[in-house]
Amino acid sequence: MTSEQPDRRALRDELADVLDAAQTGVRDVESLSDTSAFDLDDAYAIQEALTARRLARGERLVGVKMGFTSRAKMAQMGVAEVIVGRLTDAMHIGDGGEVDLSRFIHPRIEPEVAYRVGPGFDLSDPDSDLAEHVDAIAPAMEIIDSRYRDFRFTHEDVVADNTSAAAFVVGPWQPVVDAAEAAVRISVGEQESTGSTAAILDDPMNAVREAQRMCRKRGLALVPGDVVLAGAATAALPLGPVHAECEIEGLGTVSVSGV
Ligand code: OOG
Ligand code: MG
Repeated sequence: MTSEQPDRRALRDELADVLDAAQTGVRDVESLSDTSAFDLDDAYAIQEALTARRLARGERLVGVKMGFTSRAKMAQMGVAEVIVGRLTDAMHIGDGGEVDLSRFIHPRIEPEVAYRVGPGFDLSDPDSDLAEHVDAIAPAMEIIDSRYRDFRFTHEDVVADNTSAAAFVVGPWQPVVDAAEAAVRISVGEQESTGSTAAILDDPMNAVREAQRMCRKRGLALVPGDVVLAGAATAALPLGPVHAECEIEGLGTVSVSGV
């Protein structure tokens, strides 16, 4: 069966509709893999269809996010392969701002390193190297909100669900520095978790290289000005109506409050 077959397209659209309704209606759904057979190509096509529904509502693409780039995340979620998802402007929260928790089903928050795509990068040019073109780095946090009940999903499920992407906050941008072994601390109300950026593929810059590879492979857009989230260094913590703050050694702090 090929991707051109209408029944394949119909299945992808149907599953994108299920996930879109779950996100907009703030209602969880059972793992799609429980009842439908679909592969990783289908999963990225479902993610694409889901993103198209967001864009049709006026949202704008602002970057990509990598997932499962650390063992801590792989162990927490039971998926051991790097994934990529899309970020839109509607997901962006200003540093120090408030985020309305009624938007989410069961939000969790995690520390991230953000890179900004600099001028001159051209994803369509195989000689253009993203690692050489990122022009800024910042501490960041991602709010993930799987549309699946209890965050229970397969690799294909989570890719289809735009890798649980829900919101993100980026701290102050600064010129790119080596962030390969920086201490990471996140506090979420009374909870705290610590780690190192070395957990992110040994160096979060390797996640930038993976972002370039996967965007080329999967046909995701990546243009100058876009944000790339490298993936969490620690397991995610549940987010309630509390202040969350993340500090990354050498990069500074970023915060957000759930309300
Ligand atoms: C999937 C998203 C993984 C990361 O940083 O590893 C991710 C999930 O955990 O629900 O964003
Ligand atoms: Mg993440």
